[in-house]
Amino acid sequence: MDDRGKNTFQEINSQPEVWAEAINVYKAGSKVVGELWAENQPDQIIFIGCGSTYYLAKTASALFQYMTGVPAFAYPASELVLTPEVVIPDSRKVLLVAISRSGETTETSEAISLYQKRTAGKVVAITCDSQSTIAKQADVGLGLDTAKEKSIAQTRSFTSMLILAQSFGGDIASQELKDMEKLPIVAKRLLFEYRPLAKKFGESQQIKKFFFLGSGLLNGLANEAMLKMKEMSLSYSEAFHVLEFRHGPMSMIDESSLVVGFISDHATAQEAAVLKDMHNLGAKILSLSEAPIPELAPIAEGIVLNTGLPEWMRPVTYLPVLQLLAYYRSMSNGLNPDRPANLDAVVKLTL
Ligand code: F1P
Repeated sequence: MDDRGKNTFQEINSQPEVWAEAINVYKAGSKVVGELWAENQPDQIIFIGCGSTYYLAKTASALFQYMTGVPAFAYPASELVLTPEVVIPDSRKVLLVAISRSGETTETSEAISLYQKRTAGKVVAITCDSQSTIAKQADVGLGLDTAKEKSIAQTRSFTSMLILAQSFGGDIASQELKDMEKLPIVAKRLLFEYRPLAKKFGESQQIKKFFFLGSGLLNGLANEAMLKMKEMSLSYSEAFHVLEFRHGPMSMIDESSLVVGFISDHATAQEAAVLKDMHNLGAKILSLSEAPIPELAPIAEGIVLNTGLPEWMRPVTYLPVLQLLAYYRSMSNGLNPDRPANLDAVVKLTL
């Protein structure tokens, strides 16, 4: 029997249940992280990770600053290890948030050690292994062990760790978290309703190039969707800030391009205009937005999220259908999405 992609497919579709667990895990840990925050009063937050978890760090830092007003930055963990001077500011009370599915990635673990040597700042770890090296290095850990995948590419681990990070940000900003409980239902609906669309685009071999455009809270997620497409299907795949796409990258657009637009609420018109321009250059268009966008109806297929949730709670809902897109593309290319070429689940180095 052909078992290709069995794990990835199951893991993508298990997100509603795993997200519900993530919400409960945060509830259980909120007192401890809240106390750490109150005792240390950080005036800057640095998020680190590698690969997918770097893109998660980007998403979490944008969300955190948006929610709390505290300056937040994201770096690949290796940047902190190799050039700490440009990552750790001298004069600030910094909180380091280290994100790692495995909790064993050498760069992230080394970055924590170096940060702890150089500063008196605290460390929060978000992982999918509460007994891992990184979880043990941290002052406080938020861990969701059941989100870890058998597959190498991160799908449900990414979104579940994002739910932990956004709960943390929302909590610090004194936001009501109750509505987060609607997220699993939304994920279930989106995975059911838009699976045929993901399959159609994923299996279309007319499409040779994938471009993922997202800004603000959504840029890290556009990058993660880009990485999923690369890892699982070995396809040409790039990510950009939406309006940046006109400043050079659009020279790559032709009839073999699919442009996926992560459309925000507050800049719908400007972002939709970029998608229209790319349609005029020959690209196929897929948009994701909270509500239908009438001006795109004639030229784009649309994924309507229809979450009814505040904008900060909603970014995670953009990903599941795009994970399916990468899965179907991989299967259509005759590959095994569970085992991307040249990759291991953890990168261990001698640094
Ligand atoms: C990070 C990571 C993954 C990537 C690859 C290698 O791991 O870069 O994002 O898919 O499998 O490892 P982690 O620190 O989040 O465990």
